[in-house]
Amino acid sequence: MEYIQTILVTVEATRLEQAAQPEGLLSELDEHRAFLKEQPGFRDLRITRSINNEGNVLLVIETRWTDDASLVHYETNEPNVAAIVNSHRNVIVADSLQVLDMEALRTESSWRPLEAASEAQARVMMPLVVPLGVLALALLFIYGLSRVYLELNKDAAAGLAAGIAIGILAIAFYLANNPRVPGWQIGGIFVIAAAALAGGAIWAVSNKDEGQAQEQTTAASPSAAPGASPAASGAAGGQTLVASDSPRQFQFNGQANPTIQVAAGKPVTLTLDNKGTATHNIQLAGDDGTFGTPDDVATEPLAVGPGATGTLTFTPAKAGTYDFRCQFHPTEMTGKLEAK
Ligand SMILES: [Cu+2]
Repeated sequence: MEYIQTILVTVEATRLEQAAQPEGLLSELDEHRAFLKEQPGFRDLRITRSINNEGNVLLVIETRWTDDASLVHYETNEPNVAAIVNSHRNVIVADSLQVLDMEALRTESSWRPLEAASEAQARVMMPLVVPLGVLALALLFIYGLSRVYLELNKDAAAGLAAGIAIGILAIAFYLANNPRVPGWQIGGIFVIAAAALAGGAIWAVSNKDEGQAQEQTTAASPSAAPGASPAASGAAGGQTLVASDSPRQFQFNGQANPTIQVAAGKPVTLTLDNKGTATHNIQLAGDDGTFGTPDDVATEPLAVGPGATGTLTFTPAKAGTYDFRCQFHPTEMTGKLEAK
């Protein structure tokens, strides 16, 4: 709301020059502006003039005020516009002075162009900022949480998921029971959730990098025996299967007649290291599990003598379990390749 005093007064055509002189009506009104600026509640002074048919000049002098009391105080004390006009009665048309007090119901758009501009900007930005913010939050949620879950083992991941679910339920319960939750609390919840997610994702990513670095160090370390590398990571490289006589069995990483995990679609190299005194070999069945049928993958190496090594290479085309055995000791020396 704004309070406006409008004063209408007509200056005689023949007295215009006099009104425009220093000490005249117009310059005194102009000087009055400095006084007005000191007054509490004052906003603006606006003077417009228009010339009528007789050559007289109609002056419209508006002063604008933030509240009624300030305007009343101004009107009932001097100096004010009405008093200034009255003191120059000799230049104005008799009885042309009118004083109108008005209330402006809405002034924002015409009165404060800067505020109006920022409001319009906010109206344009909101439909952009809100969906983009929601999208960014959703992406952060998906990315952050997936990184964290991938780094955790099964039990910890289940525990975290349960914790998050309970947390969301608790927050929803709180919000549902407090319909007048202040905005800063809701904002705070979002900020804390986003910070926790971002922190978790950063932790998970840095943890993963460390893990990879450690794995690489182990692989590069000369002290690590080739046969001791984990089965899964050695899928494309060499793995050593030891043939022993007492007891008569295959050994792989200390496992007797082992099940070896390999990756489907990637070449597998098995080195048979014959530590015994008998001759051994590897016969690898197809995925029907039967030896000696046309789908047999390989019967290689044909024979590995005592103290010698031989190499078998094959690529499991699809996931499945491939049985192998030593053809010379088919019941004692067995094993499985599990392709995933
Ligand atoms: Cu054998």
